[in-house]
Amino acid sequence: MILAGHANFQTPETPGVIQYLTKAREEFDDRWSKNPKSDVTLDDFDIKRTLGSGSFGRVVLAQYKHSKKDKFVAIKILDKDQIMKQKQVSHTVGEKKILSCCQFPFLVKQYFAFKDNSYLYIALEFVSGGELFTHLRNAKRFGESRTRFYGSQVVLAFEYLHFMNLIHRDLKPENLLIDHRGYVKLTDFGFCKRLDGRAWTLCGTPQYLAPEIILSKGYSKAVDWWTFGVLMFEMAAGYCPFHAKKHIKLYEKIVAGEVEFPEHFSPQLKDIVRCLLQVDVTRRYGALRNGTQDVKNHKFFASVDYIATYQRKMEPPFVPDSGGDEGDANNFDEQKEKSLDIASKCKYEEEFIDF
Ligand code: ISQ
Repeated sequence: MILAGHANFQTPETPGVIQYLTKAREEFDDRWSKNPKSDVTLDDFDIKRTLGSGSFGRVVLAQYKHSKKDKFVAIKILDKDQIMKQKQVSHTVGEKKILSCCQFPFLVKQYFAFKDNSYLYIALEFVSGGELFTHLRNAKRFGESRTRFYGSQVVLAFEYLHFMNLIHRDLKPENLLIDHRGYVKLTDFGFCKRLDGRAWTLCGTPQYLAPEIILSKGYSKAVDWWTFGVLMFEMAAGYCPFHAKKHIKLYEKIVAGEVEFPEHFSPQLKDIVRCLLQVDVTRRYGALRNGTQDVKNHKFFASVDYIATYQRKMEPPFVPDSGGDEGDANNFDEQKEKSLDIASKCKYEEEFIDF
């Protein structure tokens, strides 16, 4: 196999997986080299309600007007003014491009993107089961088999992303959606970056930040495996491994890397979390010579059939209540609705030319 240009390539476990990922990368690169423009506009949709909101925009449930079948989509609406203010232009343009090139069962699908004078729009598949975050807070904590079920899908998603030379940089329960069957989909690629070397930008969520980011060191894919360790702990414990009221205290705890485990954690779960929450990157699982294989083959995941998981043939431990209707958004908390204010003149046309 030719691995030129992929010096930090990680060896997957079986020839079948290598073949699959190699073909996936060819397809990804092919899409990467193109920049298809869509002629869709906001007028093609009926906006139903807001599903969530963030610092520079919101996500709404919308129905495509021209489809014979009820076609629901989740549209991420980003305010150009806010993106400019928060200096997030390259992250936003990157998010659209990266997501349009990814195709994997545990990553949210992008249908198309468009823009108008004031906003940028990314139309995504509507994932009806709600955020893993909501289900985790309702359940207080997940049992170990449910933690394993969601965790194994995140491992496969990271294996795919890292093989494409992408780092996600923002794994957390809010960014995992549960689909109608109970499988997860990773969303929010606002901090995702394609790179061969190292990244230096400080980004992510405080409780999930890897020590090397806090210490302003150059960093790479290993930061995603750190966040995976935090996620596994949080799913099974119901709270984060590092917590403090003040950020400075929180960061001291993260760089010290000392974790106290709840008594109910099994030895296997403690071990995988310890292997992932290694402050020393050269010892962190997922980032060693065998790459993702070390995580996939860890004894905590011994019972996982990764092929059946990829094929979504496993029976999920929890199936969200869908209300029996494709456009049912009851798994998302009600949000304050806000109308769009579209300017008569195009804002920041040059800055967003590549969107
Ligand atoms: C898809 N479906 C529901 C909610 C969403 C939030 C963010 C991104 C995609 C989504």
